[in-house]
Order: sequence, then C-alpha cells, then structure tokens
Amino acid sequence: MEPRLDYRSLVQTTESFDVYSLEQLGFSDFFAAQANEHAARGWIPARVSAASQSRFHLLGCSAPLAELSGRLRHELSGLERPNTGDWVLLEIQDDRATIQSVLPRRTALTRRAVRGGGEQLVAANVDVFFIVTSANQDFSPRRLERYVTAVWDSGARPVVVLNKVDLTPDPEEYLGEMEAAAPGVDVLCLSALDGTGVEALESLLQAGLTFGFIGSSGVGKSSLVNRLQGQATQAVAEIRDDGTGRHATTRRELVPLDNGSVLVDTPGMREFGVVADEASLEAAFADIAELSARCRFHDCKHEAEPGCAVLAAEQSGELPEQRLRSYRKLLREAAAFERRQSPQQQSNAKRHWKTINKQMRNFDKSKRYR
Ligand SMILES: Nc1nc2c(ncn2[C@@H]2O[C@H](COP(=O)(O)OP(=O)(O)OP(=O)(O)O)[C@@H](O)[C@H]2O)c(=O)[nH]1
Ligand SMILES: [Mg+2]
Ligand SMILES: [Zn+2]
Repeated sequence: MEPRLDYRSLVQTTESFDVYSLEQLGFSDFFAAQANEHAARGWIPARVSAASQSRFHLLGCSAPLAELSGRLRHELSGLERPNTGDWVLLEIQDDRATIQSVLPRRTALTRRAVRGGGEQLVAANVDVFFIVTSANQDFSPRRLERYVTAVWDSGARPVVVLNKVDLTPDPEEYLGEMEAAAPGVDVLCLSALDGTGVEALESLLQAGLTFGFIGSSGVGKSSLVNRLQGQATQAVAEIRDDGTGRHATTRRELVPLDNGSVLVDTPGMREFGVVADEASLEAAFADIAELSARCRFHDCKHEAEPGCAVLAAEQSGELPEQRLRSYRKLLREAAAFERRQSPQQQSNAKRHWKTINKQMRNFDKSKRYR
C-alpha cells in the first residue's frame, strides 16, 4: 500500500511568506481529506482570495498569484473555475504557481447571471452568510426572501443583519417583518457606525469558519467588515440621497481576521436571480412547508384545491398574501431556470457540492428546530 502523506507534512515543506496558516484560513478536515488524495503528487494547498479571468490571488502559500493548468483551463466550466473562497492545489516551479486541482466545494452561493442566463458563483466555501439590509429605503422583505432562499441552497447558514439602526428610533418595527420573511433564521439589529449590537455578531465569528456579507450596495457591508477587523481595509462610500449606494466594493475578497475566522466582503448586487431547488425553497419558506403538511392532498399545488391549508391560512390572514406570491414567483423562477439549462450543464453545475450541501442542510435544520 502507498504510504499516505498527511497534509500537515506537505505544508511544512513549503516556505511560507504569508502570515496566514492554512488552519487560520479554514482548511478543515473536510478539505484536508480531499487534499490527501493527491498527496503523492506534492501539490500545495492554498485558498483563492480573489479571481479574475485568468489570474488567481492566493492566501496561505508562498505564491501570491497563480494560473490554471492547461488541462483545467480546458476541463472546467465557468462555474467550476476557482473563485473567491475556493481551496486549490498548486504546483510551484521556480516562480510559477499553477493550479492543478480545485477541491470540491463544501458550499457554493450562486445566482443567475445578469447576462447570458447561466449560473454564476458568488463565493465558495462560506459557512455563514450575513444577509445585510439597512433600516432605511433598502429594507425589503421580498428581497430578503430571495437572499435567504439562495443561501439555504448554497449549503451555508443564513443570518439576517439589520444595519443602521442608529437611523431609526424603532428597530422593532423592522424586526417583525424580517422574522416573518426569514422564519427560523437569526436576526441581528446593529449599527456599524456607532457599534451598537456589533458584539452579538462578533460572538458568532468562530475560528476556522468563513463568514460572507451579501446585500444591496450601500447597506454597510464593508463598514461592518472594517469594524470587525478593527481597521479600515475596505473602501466605503457615501450613499446617495435616495438611499442607494455607489458600488464602493468592486470585487469579492477574503479578509482573514486575527481570531482565526475569515470574512468575505462582496460588492452590492443590483439584481439577485435565485437559483434554487424545491428543497431550498422549503427551507426558506418553512412556514408554508409546514402548512402544506396539513393540505388534504399530499401533492397539493395550493392553487385551488379543496382542503388546502395554505390557501386557508392566506384567507384568514395568518399567511401574508405577498409572501405566498413571493413563494410562487421563486418556485416558477427556479423551474424556468432548471428547464433552460441543458442536462449537461445541470449535472456540471451541481455535481460538486449538491450532495454535500443537502447533508449539511439537514444537519442545520435539525439544529434550527431544536
Ligand atoms: N447611519 C449609518 N450609516 C452607515 C452605517 N454603516 C454604514 N453606513 C454608511 O453607509 C454608506 C455605505 O457603506 P458601505 O460600507 O460602503 O456599504 P456597502 O454595503 O459595502 O456598499 P457596496 O460596497 O457598494 O456594496 C457609508 O457612507 C457608510 O458610512 C450605520 O450603521 N449607520
Ligand atoms: Mg462595500
Ligand atoms: Zn395546499
């Protein structure tokens, strides 16, 4: 039998000019096991912090930049190419670092591309996404539902963050709407400006885990990242009078913290086309899923069937009409997207993480409904 190298011995053989250890960057047993499968080849693990068309910025190894091997350039679809948050294995020769393998993703947040209709990666291997909104014009329960659905689909855990509570005398007013739009999801109210409530978010930042920030431009994602870092590495920009931001952040980037957790700042997204399967919609609309269990027909579509518990709840006002409408719209979007993709695209897109992500979600759910 071939002797199995441990990834740790691999790491020790590299000269590291980087201040971050692999552990600090979230290289867990999950990724170590994948890396070990290639151990005989002597490739070096590293994490992609930012990616452009052909160049990949790295953390955790001696090379700041790498290129894809010719084989991977040929083999990988756009979605499979290394991106922010990915773990890769490198071959380092003289001054050149070449990515020889992209380790299977534990989670992957994707959205429908604005152009072309394909699926686009937002970030890989994020454990928790903070969905940031603000206590002003940005606030929209319907948008929140889209983000929550996409995050459940990614395999990560969503946490809703209401920022800029310093602007409102009554955050409670928003709280009820947020909890209704994201049932079972933790909601935090805070202010990146004066620090109110930030310690509740800080207490979630566990070493070894990666935390992403998503939400519209101007809600204060970078301001929060700066506050958590204790320094202003991320550019922030004043918002316009109409409450919208100015796209201060232009690329997705990893920000390792001293406490051993990793943050991912992302640019505000104008549109968020949701790519999700039915199970993710059920997680995001757990209230509707629960009602469905009481429908007379187990395959009830909640359109006009007799004995439909969902329609009954809508009529009694227990289930807001807008929420049901939002659920139906997302269901249609998801179905339309699935149909547009060729079977080949579908299997390519999902094969790397879909199974893993389902397992994690089930695990999460059992925790959630304790
Ligand atoms: N009043 C108030 N203003 C805030 C708060 N947090 C951020 N801001 C301001 O909101 C504006 C936008 O903040 P950013 O951190 O750049 O927002 P962003 O979400 O990173 O925006 P993009 O990078 O464009 O996606 C800046 O003027 C911040 O100073 C807050 O808690 N309260
Ligand atoms: Mg920003
Ligand atoms: Zn029904």
